[in-house]
Amino acid sequence: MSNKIQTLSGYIHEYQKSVLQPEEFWGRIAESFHWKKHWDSVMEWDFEKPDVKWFVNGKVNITENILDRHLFTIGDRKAIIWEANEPGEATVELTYRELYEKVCQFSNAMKANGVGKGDRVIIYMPMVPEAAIAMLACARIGAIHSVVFAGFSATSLADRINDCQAKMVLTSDGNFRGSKAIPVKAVVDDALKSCTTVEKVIVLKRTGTDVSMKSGLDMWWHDAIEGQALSCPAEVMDSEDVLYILYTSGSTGKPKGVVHTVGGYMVYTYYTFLNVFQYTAGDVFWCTADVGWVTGHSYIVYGPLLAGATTLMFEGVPTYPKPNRFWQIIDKYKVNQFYTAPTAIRALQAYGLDIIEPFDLSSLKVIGSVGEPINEEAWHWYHSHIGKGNCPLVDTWWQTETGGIMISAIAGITPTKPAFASLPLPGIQPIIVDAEGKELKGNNVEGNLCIKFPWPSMLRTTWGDHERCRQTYFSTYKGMYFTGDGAKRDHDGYIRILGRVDDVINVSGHRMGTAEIENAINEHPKVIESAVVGYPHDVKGQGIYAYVICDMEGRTEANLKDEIRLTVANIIGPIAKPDKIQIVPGLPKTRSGKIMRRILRKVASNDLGNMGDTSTLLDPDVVQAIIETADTAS
Ligand code: 7RM
Repeated sequence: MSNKIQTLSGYIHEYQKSVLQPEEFWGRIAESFHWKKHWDSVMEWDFEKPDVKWFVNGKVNITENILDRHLFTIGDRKAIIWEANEPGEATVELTYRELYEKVCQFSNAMKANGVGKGDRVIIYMPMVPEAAIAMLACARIGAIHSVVFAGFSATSLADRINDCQAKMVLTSDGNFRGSKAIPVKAVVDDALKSCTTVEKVIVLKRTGTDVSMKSGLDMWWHDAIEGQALSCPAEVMDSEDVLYILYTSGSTGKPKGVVHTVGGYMVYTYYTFLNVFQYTAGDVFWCTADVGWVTGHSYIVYGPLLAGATTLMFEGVPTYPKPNRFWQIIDKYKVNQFYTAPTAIRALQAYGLDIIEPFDLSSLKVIGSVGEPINEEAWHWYHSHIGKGNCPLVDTWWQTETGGIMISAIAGITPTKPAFASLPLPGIQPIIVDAEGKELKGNNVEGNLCIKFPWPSMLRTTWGDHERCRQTYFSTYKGMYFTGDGAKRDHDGYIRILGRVDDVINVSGHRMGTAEIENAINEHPKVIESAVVGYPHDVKGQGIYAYVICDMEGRTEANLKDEIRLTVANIIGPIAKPDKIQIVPGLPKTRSGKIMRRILRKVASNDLGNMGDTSTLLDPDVVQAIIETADTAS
């Protein structure tokens, strides 16, 4: 039986089966893969601890299912098509056979440099095929990869290296992004000054930027693969062995390492990729995410390649050399499924329709959205002008922690509704709860979104700190996974995601903890205290608004703001720079010392009417002072 849902009644049937007989349901899908040893039971779970296992005692290697399994069936099919930052640079195409060889070769290179099963490897690389090769090579030899988005600063990189005690770092001399070549090797050098665990750094030559190569530590990629065999045995992995760690921001200061394991992640990313996008053999699938984010892991690399798909990888940015680049690429490669973020849609929408018109987008069959709520206006624009009104638009809700798409239409099979993620995929049991955790049944309800039953690709722990995982996701509501998002179910039973209900802001689809940004701002010697909130931003979805108490001596407001932005860029990365900074005399605090963010959010969104109950504030006058100087925010 095919794993691909074909009809609406098929969806309903599969959904019911997945709820009534989850083990039979997932067991059947998992049978599509090559297991070195069959599992004993499909799952075991306990959401209190939490302790979740899928395909218990099964032995498997995810790369055998991506590479070896496809070698004799679709070995000549394109696995990866790569478009460079510069439109004139030649396309790179790797067939499944070529990918097999390159992954094996690099696996051997890593082994030769001391990396083995269970070791952690940081990948801090541009969007080039070698980034995917690096991920797969780790998976092949059982090393745990942790991709760090190459826009993060040396400090952020060092924090991640230290948190997971990485043995190796994979990077490049520099990264091309738009008109810039960013010298990333220098960032790695800087980070390593405060790391002691890294034994080798392998450097891909990409930009030709001058780099310092420390003997015994740094090694060129081309030297590392020289003479290495093009085959490499796939390590026997337990289904519950760690596949990767991906750091993500939460409501407290330090990013946490979300842990995904091999078996469940493999089954779920494959199944959701195939179904949500209704991928058909030969289609060209393009997800515009960066491999530094979970979307890049699940829907550029793992899901598509497990399904034998052709996945397009783009090194550059949507606006370089002109803001027509996405449309030009769709035309150039006759892309069939296009998956991007609302922030990109809104940014490109601003350039008008003329720039789209020269391109033939008729190859598109499905368009998708991910990362943040898509507003109705952007939905309609995307649907009409990119999908030309005849491509289903799948609004896919999921998280780093969920590993794969959870709530989404199935393209062309289940109905869509603007701004609604719509219905849960088979196997997913979302519920909406009130503040006390009571399930709000039926339609026309609004509350917090939880998931009450495990799914194969859910996070298993947070690296090195299981208690933090329990606290963050499994303690707010007993016996449930709490997503941190608010949601409503409308009169038709469709789910609309309302955004974060915790202190996490979503800037252009990138999650950032307000506490993390505050900590960075507070590093500036002139800053006494700060509070960060999100506010509505036309393009980014949310912008970052920082209220800062400073010692102004020897500074003007303008240069202090510049310095604060630079501090944040240095500590976290440019993506975390506040859009607006307001210097304030104090912050609205309750008697117990908690900042009343509700008030700060209202001021930041220019909603100065009713401030609500401020009677519990230590110093209510401070609110007036903040309102009066709101126009100085810049
Ligand atoms: C895949 C990804 C997760 C957070 C999540 C939401 C928000 C993501 C949607 C969405 C509304 C969507 N992982 N989010 N997708 N909100 N509709 N379709 O983005 O870990 O980086 O972020 O993103 O708030 O909790 S993530």
